[in-house]
Amino acid sequence: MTERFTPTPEDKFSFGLWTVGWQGRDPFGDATRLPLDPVESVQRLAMLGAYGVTFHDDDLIPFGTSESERESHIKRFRQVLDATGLVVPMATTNLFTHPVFKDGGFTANDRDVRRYALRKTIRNIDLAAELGARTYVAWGGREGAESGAAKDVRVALDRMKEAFDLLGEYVTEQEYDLRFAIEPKPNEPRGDILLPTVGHALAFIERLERPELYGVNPEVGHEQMAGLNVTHSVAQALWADKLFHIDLNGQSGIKYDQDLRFGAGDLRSAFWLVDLLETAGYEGPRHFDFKPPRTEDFDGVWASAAGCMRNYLILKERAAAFRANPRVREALRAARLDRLMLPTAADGLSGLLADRGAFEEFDVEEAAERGMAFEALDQLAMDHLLGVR
Ligand code: XLS
Ligand code: MN
Ligand code: MN
Repeated sequence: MTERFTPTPEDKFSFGLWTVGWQGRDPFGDATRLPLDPVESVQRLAMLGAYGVTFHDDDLIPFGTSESERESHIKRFRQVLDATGLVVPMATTNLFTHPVFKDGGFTANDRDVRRYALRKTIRNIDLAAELGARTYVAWGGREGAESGAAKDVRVALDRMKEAFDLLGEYVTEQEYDLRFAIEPKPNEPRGDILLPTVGHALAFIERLERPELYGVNPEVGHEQMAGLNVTHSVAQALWADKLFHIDLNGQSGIKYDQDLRFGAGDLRSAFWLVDLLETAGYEGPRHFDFKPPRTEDFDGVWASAAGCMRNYLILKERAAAFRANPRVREALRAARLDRLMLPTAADGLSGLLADRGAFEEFDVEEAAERGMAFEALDQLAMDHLLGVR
């Protein structure tokens, strides 16, 4: 039984260096854990069965490192990747920790800060490409405001577009096989962050010069912080062919960004999300962006990382059992999911207008009386999630 939920590289689980490496510093308390050497993180993650590791530039090469020291950090990292077989599917830029980014990177009111943010990003894009990453995540945590007049949002979005267009031009010129995944978040650390939800990001992408280069990196907890159904957000990203990456974690309702291990928090939502990813043909990494709580020592950190993968695999098995159960298939038919697949007007507009059965002779009362049978269907899902079927 247990071996069934043991991850292997084929499961495509990846972790950010900043997740297991989080020292537990929060707005009210100091670090509770010592720094982790990225080399040790890679070794441990490989032992646990992960296939990939991701990083912010500053996770790997501490901010302010000299050029020669930078090379030695990269060399050690390459060596441990080679030794463990872990890959780097994604990388990203830290445009939020250093005080210079207090008012943002790409949309800071100060032009010199914006130019520095772009150069810092481009520098790490070169490294990402060298290490074989195919996705470059952009989370604009400091792009936002705490007060009304501080940010002209329409102008800030012009600057955001300018930044992404320049980055798109750069990867095109360099012929890098790299696409961008914009990561939305409604707030924290800014009072309000630009591109707060998957929907906002999808709309923004269509205004860029090379929209095909950009998709989204939804994070479970970030959509939930806005009270949204993350599975619906991810489904719309898939529908738009824009699910370039995903940050899996746990969150309990509308509150601060909890970054719990995947499966903790809203378990039902995690079940539906795994069901969606596994049935919709998503082939990208299953990337965990979580924070082992600051109550934990390093044993707790690795238990938490292992728990993310284990919960994903259990939910994958439960969702597959749900989909395969003949009673569920019957319940899906009773709930008329097959009817949703029929085009509403394959006969075209003229057919619709000529169809008296669609309006003049439509029995509204009869249609209104039909039950949808959704409760029985949902209980079957619940039974599977709870392991009694
Ligand atoms: C923070 C974000 C961050 C991004 C990468 O809330 O989740 O960790 O994923 O910068
Ligand atoms: Mn988060
Ligand atoms: Mn994230």
